[in-house]
Amino acid sequence: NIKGFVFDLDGVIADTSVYHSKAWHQLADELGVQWSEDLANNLKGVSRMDSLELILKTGGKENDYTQEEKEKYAAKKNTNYLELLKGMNASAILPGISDFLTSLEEHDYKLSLASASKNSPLVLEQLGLAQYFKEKVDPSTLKHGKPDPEIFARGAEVLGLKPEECIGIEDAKVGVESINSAGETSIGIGDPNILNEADINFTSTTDLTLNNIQKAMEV
Ligand code: B16
Ligand code: MG
Repeated sequence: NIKGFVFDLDGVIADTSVYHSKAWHQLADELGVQWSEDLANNLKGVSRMDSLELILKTGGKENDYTQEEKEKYAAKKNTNYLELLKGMNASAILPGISDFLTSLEEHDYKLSLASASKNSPLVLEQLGLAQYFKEKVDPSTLKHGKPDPEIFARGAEVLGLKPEECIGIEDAKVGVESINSAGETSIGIGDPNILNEADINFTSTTDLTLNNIQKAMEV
């Protein structure tokens, strides 16, 4: 019996994963690391410092910088990201999401946010969606990032629900893994070949409706 929904933010609620990618791509160029579609996909859902580590490792440069230099680069990416966020408004809400959130509220489902992004309160505010997500997991309090179950387990906990009473929604492979290992039902948004571990897959947020979810859960 599903009572709550735990949402990822970037790539599920908002079109911000393209901004994250753009900002990392800029930094990768500066560091002389070859950018690729695969790298972009592997960075989805991954925390800021872990993303930088992954980029450096991809370029074989993981031992080339001090911790202090790494923090400077991560801060630079964030400055670039915040620059791209300027002027972002409700038009960056992914298609169908506003209607989906409204219908979830109408049906008395509880909602929480399980985003790895420290910028998520700002993004929700800019999109005008903050009122839906009074319950959020603060990523700075986590010991482990996605794919560890911690973030999605906490997403259920903040709602006072058991994991099996929750559906988690993710666009990242590591995010789907986190939902599954937390014991929730997973919905993957995007390429079913990449998100092949999701219980339910929708290629686009436009398919994200209570009707479609009910249909998918019956089979
Ligand atoms: P920040 P999500 C993740 O958010 C993004 O997918 C990922 O690209 C980003 O590096 C991470 O948040 C950390 O974001 O640098 O803003 O703290 O997909 O979990 O909502
Ligand atoms: Mg995401």
